[in-house]
Amino acid sequence: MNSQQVLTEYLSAFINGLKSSGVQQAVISPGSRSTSLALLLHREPAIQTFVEVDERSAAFFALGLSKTSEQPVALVCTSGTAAANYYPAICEANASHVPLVVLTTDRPHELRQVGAPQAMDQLQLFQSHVKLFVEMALPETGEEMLNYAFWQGARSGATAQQVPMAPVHFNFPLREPLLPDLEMVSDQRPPVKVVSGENTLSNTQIMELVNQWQQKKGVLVVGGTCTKEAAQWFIQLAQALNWPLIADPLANVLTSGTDSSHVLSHSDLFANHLSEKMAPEVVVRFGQLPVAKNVMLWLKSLTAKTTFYLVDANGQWQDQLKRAQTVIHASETSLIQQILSQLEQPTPISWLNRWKALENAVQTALVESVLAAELNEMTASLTVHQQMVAKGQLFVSNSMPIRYLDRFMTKQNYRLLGNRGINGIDGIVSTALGMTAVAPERQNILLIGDLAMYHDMNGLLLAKRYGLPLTIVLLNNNGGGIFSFLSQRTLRADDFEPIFGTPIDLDFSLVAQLYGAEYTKISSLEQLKDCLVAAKIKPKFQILEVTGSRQANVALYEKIITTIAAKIESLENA
Ligand SMILES: Cc1ncc(C[n+]2csc(CCOP(=O)(O)OP(=O)(O)O)c2C)c(N)n1
Repeated sequence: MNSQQVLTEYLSAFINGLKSSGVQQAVISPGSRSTSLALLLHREPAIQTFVEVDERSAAFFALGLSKTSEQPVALVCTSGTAAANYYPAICEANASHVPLVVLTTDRPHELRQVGAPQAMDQLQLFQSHVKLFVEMALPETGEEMLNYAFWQGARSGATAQQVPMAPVHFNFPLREPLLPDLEMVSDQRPPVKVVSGENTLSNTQIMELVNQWQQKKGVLVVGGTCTKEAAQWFIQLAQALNWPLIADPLANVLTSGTDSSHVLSHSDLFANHLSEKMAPEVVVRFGQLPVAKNVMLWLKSLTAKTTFYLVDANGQWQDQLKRAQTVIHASETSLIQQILSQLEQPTPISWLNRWKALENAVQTALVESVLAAELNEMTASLTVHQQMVAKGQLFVSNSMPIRYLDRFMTKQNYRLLGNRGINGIDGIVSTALGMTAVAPERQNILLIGDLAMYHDMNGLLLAKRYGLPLTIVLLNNNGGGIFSFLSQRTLRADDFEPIFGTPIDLDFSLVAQLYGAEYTKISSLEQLKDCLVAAKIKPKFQILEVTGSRQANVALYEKIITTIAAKIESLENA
């Protein structure tokens, strides 16, 4: 057997294992050292491949694919800085529990640390941002080595998907010649089946929780990204306990399609009005804290009279507040099902009604203020939310877009996604295109600010190359709008504008032209609505640009806050 055949047999065995581990999609970035892996994956009928030259976009695209399909997705690149460009997406995948399988190729050991071109230390490159690093052996054949290669492939996706889900990294040292023998028959080893159980509590542990929760004045707080199915379980728990449920938008509780009066909208807008009378006896938190800052501040302000429980299905201690007296490491859905089977006495409805009154006051104030306003970033965000359909997918960028949705959204039915592991404004376009590639026939929308859009314009090439019909609603306030809401706003204009405002003065119609997107400058809410309605019937790659004003955003928001304060005051005096 020649070295080309050895290389082919060895990598085919790995790819067969990779398939066995559930990987059905791979995103490849071109390069020489990765030739054999790229070609063999491209030839593998069970794996759909995408190609993206910019590794940073490629990795975020894979993140979007994996996040949306809930399946492991492989990434393949050449040696050197190519791999380093995966870094931000891997950090995000690790923080938001997305199972990426990163396959980097490398110089063989004799060409390391000797000044060989395109060589750098790739060992443990992603450090603690991956849950497994494997330096693969150099290609060899023989039963033992082929079993080894297959076995490593088989555990790659499986390990990534094991709770807590996280990316894994396999580094392949490869010698020349790098071209595989494409005439060889692919590896035929049978798949490995992985059987793993859920983390559940005993009946005694469940009864203890039931006794501590039922009939108490409690609040459920759900954060992190959840599927719509998981969201249904949270709602059922809130209903069984008769507790209000406050959720992060990405938890998909508000967008689950269930019109439950236990689920509260606008929590960020009323949390700073919660009086001592509203202090709960029990707070049960699931996952991360929600995006709503006022909710976090309110939770933090509660005294020792409130008992905190944290359910962390990933077996971690994600309690920024450090208040949990009981940390529960169990599968969320199993835990809820077990609790539901034992709960007998819900809390009296008067507790929930007090929360509903606050939510109603905010809703009335919003109708009078934000909803009455003309086209602006807030009304545009709300219009997008309202135009979503049952199977639709909306990707929401960080900074103000997710906050607009969180503050103003009411109950709806669609799937909402975002990158909230580390809240970066990088890679958003590529991640949203990964989402689109999973179901291009559906309604796919991205709501994004201009800086985040600029940050990942390279990603737009994926839409052009693969005909991905994503509608991008671009909220262009010519810079970072969020800083006008933060303490930096008090700085002098000549300090604020160049360092925080950062206007970029880009003509996005030219960006649309460059990447082959349709472009519409939106001039009214009616027009935005019409464009979104048309895209439901015929999805297309387009940019709908809404011009915002950073100053006007702040002025409108202050008006909203004042209107809400007045409504809540009159409620308390009634
Ligand atoms: C990769 C990365 N760089 C910097 C930041 C800090 N940051 C947070 S929001 C923001 C401005 C975002 O502007 P834009 O996307 O236009 O949204 P807007 O604030 O106008 O809503 C910046 C720079 C970040 N979160 N991620």
